Amino acid sequence: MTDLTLYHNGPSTCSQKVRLILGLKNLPYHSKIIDLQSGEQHTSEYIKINPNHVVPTLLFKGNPIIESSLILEFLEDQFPEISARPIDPESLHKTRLWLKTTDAYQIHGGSITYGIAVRNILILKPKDELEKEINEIPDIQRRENRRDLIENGLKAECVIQGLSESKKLMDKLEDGLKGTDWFTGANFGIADAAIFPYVLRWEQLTLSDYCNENSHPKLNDWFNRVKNLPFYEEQILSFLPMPLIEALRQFSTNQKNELDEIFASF
Ligand SMILES: N[C@@H](CCC(=O)N[C@@H](CS)C(=O)NCC(=O)O)C(=O)O
Repeated sequence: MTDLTLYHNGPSTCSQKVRLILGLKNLPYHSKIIDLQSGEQHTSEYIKINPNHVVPTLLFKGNPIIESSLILEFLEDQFPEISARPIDPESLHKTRLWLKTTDAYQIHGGSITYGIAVRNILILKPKDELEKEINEIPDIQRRENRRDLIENGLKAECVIQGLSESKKLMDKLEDGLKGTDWFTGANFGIADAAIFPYVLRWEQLTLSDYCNENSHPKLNDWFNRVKNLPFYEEQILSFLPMPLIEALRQFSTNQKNELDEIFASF
């Protein structure tokens, strides 16, 4: 018996954040997969629990809790037995700064994923179907970005900006691990969970070439330690659709020269 139901998607970065903390805290949940490719996030049934048309949504005793970073905080407040957040005000502030940083990066993570890879799948859809899907995105910025990146791929302004923000975040993360094993606190916690899915996405898009073991040694060491956590396989790997992950790698590899040039320009 569990009070928790998670509406989520396997490779979605924001869903992964929440699953990592559910795993850390050993909390069982009912899993409801929302198929983002077929537009299930836009159905009238789903937007009743998440009016932003995005995953994840956590139902706690039937009540929706939305926004991934706030869900992480909710899980800590509601289930503090296995701690995922430091208590002292300074570390707590630092934790919340990381949540803000990752929330702000989310739109860029989406732009690079779609701009480098997913657009190549989307453009195979009939034009009117694709247009309908784009028009269903309620956030104007995201909608315009989606249109731009489908049309222009790596040349879209939002993709270039997304790559530039990725480079800045890579450096900021390396810096953030100076003198510490985890981003805040003595153990893996909500700051680490909020950051990890983006570093994994960089790996899936082969962008880890630009934050490799030589240039970003602490980040790589941390990344490997997260992958060795006991709940990693169940909460992350088991939900990843391997054909899609392979497609991300392939589409990115095909554009390696262009990506090298873009990163060299930052
Ligand atoms: N601020 C939201 C952002 C959630 C979000 O952007 N989710 C993405 C997946 S990682 C999504 O559902 N996208 C749906 C779409 O692109 O149509 C949160 O942190 O929960």
